[in-house]
Amino acid sequence: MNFPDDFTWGVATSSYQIEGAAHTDGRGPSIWDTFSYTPGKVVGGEHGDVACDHYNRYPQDVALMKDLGVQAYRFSIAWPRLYPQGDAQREQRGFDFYSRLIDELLNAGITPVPTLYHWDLPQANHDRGGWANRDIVGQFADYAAASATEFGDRAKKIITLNEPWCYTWLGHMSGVHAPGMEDLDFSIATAHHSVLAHAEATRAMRAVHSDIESGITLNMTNFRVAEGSNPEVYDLAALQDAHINRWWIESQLHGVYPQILVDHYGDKLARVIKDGDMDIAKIDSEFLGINYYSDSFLSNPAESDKPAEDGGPFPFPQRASGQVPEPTTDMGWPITPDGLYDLLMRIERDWPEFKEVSITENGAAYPEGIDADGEVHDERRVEYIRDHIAAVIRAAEDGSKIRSYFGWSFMDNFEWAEGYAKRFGLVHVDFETQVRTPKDSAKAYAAIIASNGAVLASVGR
Ligand code: IFM
Repeated sequence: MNFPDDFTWGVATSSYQIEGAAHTDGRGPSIWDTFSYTPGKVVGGEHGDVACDHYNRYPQDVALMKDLGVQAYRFSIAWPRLYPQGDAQREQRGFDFYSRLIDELLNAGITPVPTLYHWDLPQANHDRGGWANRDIVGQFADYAAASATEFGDRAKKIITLNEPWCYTWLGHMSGVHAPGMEDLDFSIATAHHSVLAHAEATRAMRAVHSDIESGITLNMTNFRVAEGSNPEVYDLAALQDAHINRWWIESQLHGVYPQILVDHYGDKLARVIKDGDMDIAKIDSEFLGINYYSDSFLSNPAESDKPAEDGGPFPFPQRASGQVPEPTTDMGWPITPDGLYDLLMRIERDWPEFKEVSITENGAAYPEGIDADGEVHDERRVEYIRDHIAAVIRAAEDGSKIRSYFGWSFMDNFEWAEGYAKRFGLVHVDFETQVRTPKDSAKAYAAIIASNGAVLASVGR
């Protein structure tokens, strides 16, 4: 296995999932604070008030990353720490925290890779319409410019939005994520404004530092249609592919939305697109970030899975509505490393314009805890990362411009509506004591990093 010499190995987290300190240093409430405190929204009524207490323990966490040989750390900036009310009023203590974190990383020889938006919108901003209010485009660009001003001297690669499909559709249509809405018009407006926000934030950051590399991170997947399915299943797969993958990519590369969605939403979409918007949407990005967990499987749908004639409610078989191949992870997601190879090759084939591709998240939830010997033997996660990294190198050898891989997640954390029970960490966290214990997967990943992938074939065998 030959990884390019300049290949970067990282780990990833996000602010609300790990930081805690929800009421510290002037941080304003976010939509996830509100959602978590709404009865019935998160398993066990859990929330991110303390989480991994990373806000206070970041030096120890960075030291652990260094021990593991991690080369880059993808974290997210909590907008409500910098702008508690989501308006122009700054909170310097919020800026200072991320400045300290970035310095700590650089001192440890780890490249900081911030994401500007990983779902924790200031609640006050949402109260003014949030992502459905067009004003957010300018507000997000201002927030991006301020982040570039404060951090762009030291963080040169900045991700604008994390998985916009999730907060637009899961947050505003199916309601299973914050802000918990179920409104098709809101969802469409949110999706369009996110496209504009990515482009305008990129321009705003470049105006501050021309050498900042900006990109979006998408939760991409391949739709696999079961043999013998009805023709409408293929139509549904095409619609879902347009939603999750093509909407975000073709708008930035070509300034258009997929025709299948333009037709599907008709006036509902047309009325949120103002003159000149698609010129604004068109922007060259330095890289494309991909969060890949599994392929999605479709078979003959139940009535409830079919798109209604008026365009909504829209179904969300993101990963599984058909027969899901076994085994699955603790999330019930199938394990499909070949899908990662296929996805990377599709990007090269369909969208060769991207100068660079990064796997900004990949990983698996498994419940293994600390064993009698004080270790965490998470062999299934070891195999999962080994097989997915093998798919990455295969794609690199076949021409993919893949340049980096970030394991999700550095440590166990708050898994959104699933609370703390779903553990994605390479490092185990005891949420009572906050003790961190590197799992076998962390050790395996450290060996992969140290050898730049050379040991991959023998990992977990
Ligand atoms: O935990 C999430 C992360 O915040 C976004 N990508 C998927 C992960 C696992 O569900």
